Amino acid sequence: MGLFSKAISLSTIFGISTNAFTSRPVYPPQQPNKKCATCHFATDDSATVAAPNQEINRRRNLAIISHPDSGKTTMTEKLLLYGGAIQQAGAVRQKAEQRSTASDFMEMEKERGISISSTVMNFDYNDLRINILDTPGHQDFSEDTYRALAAADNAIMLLDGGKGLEQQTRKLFEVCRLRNLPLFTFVNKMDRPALSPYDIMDQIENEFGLETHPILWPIGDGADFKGVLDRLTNIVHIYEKPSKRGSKAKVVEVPLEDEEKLQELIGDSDLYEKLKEDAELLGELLNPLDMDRVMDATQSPLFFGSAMTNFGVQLFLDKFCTMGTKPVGRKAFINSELSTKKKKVGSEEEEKEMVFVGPDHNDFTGFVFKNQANLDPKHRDRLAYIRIVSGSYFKGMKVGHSRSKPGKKFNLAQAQALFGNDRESVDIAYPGDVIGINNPGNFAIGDTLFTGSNSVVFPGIPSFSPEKFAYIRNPNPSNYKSFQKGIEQLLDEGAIQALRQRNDDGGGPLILAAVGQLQFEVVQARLTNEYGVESKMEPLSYTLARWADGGWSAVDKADKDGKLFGIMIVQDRWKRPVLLFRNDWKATNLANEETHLQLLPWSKPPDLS
Ligand SMILES: Nc1nc2c(ncn2[C@@H]2O[C@H](COP(=O)(O)OP(=O)(O)OP(=O)(O)O)[C@@H](O)[C@H]2O)c(=O)[nH]1
Ligand SMILES: [Mg+2]
Repeated sequence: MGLFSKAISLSTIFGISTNAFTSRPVYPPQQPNKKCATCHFATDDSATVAAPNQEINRRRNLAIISHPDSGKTTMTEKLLLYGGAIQQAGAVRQKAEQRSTASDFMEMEKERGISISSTVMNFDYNDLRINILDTPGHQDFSEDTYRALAAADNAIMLLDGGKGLEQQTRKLFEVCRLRNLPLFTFVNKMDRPALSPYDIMDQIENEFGLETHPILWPIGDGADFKGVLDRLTNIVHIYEKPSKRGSKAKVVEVPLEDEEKLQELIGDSDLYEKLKEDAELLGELLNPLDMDRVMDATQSPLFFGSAMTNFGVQLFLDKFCTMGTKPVGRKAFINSELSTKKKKVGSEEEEKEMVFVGPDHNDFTGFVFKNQANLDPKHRDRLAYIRIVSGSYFKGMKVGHSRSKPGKKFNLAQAQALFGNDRESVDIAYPGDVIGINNPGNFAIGDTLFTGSNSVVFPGIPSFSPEKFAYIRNPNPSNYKSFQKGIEQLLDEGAIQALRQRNDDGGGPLILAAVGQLQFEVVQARLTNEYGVESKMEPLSYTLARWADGGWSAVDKADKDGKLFGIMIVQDRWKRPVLLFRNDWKATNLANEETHLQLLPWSKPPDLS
């Protein structure tokens, strides 16, 4: 039995028939044919049903982002602890008798104490269903983090209180801004010497132009970190470190006005005076908390605490549950030619064509934002992670697929609710949920699945252009099959890309292309751990890849004209031409001079035949 099914009952995990249904859901559901209230395109009644409003309203999903090592995985683990999904929190770097965290389950994550791949976990808390996406902070894995952000409706930006804003947080903030995600800021590690909370507020405001509004305010830092003032209730929460590793912190709550008790509990007159001063000052200085601005991402609720010692974690969870947005819709192309044309994601032309699909739209729609092989190495299966945007998922429903021919249907026989590498099958799921679908290789990142008579395509998730290239070889020819399978499955995940020489059907040297060096190390480690094969890598000195959308004839012409000197000509896994450059300058020049090549920094998977 799975980890989380031990902690909470089945009905609370899956929400099957708890509030919304009194008996098992029937498939196909019956509903009169209508026009959708939000997008006004016709919906097909035969295989589709809108999600009940109470199910949409009770869902919250959030992605946790930050610079490496700020404590995202630790925070996730503690949210699971306080959410009741686990009984004892694991540690990122385990010592004897400790368990590992739910989200860092890969061997290499456990060995190195870093997150490599984003993880989805869902649990019920009070009346709400929470979906958490824990993301890796390291820039070499940022493509994975960006994909997870596409699935999220709220983001939590974690800062290390001793360091403030760091490089990777800055980049991820930009992505949140582009996606207009409501952003909650949690300043972590207050149990260590920290910057002044005012300095952190200034830094965020000056660098991001984002106003913060403190909700939880710290009392002291480092060894003197006593607790937090909840500015919404004016109650002070004084904590004691948990006596047992991984368990909850003890807390005493005192109203801010109860001066005597507060002084006694804080036990330090300077800290007490500072708290009173801060409370007064903030009351005078701050603009009011404005939930419209929070939703517009122009004001960020600000929290201080310590995930490791659990200070402020439950309060944060409670506030997030009331302040975070329920699932929101996404723009999509409906029956549109444009969706299949190759254009820059987010172009004006694209924007104009799109229609908003709200969570209450009648048809089921969702998109793939992640593929993962070997969640359970014993079963060697592959899952596509689908973020449901609208409608209801029912076990066994048939869906259309954005890269397949119109009319072609896939049977979603089994969906899984995810909890790190643990999962349970679900019969029904709703907008905001992330479900895992068995993926024999049909579903690529960015693909849309939909029911109904209209073909729906959400704009793709942008890919990063690879900047690192290396040959990978199998030193043991007897392991040929396992090596090929491992590479194929890791390619399907989008963990890495593969290139070969032109017309090579698989016998020649294989080039791996990645955004960062660590991705190569992950591939090698996973080939060893999950497929039992060794590999050797040899770096190449190219730093840039461009797909030649003009096709092989355009490449041949440029080559004949002597324009491709010093450039390596290779093909991607779908035999499309790719050029490798040693520097940016050469790529820009060639793109300007030889426009017929139609050089692109990335490429989508082709349509299925
Ligand atoms: N002192 C202190 N240490 C913390 C706190 N939160 C996390 N840590 C430690 O910081 C280190 C990094 O924590 P993680 O949770 O792995 O950080 P992360 O942001 O998930 O890291 P990546 O996923 O690799 O980007 C671990 O050793 C944690 O034990 C905290 O509140 N206080
Ligand atoms: Mg982590």
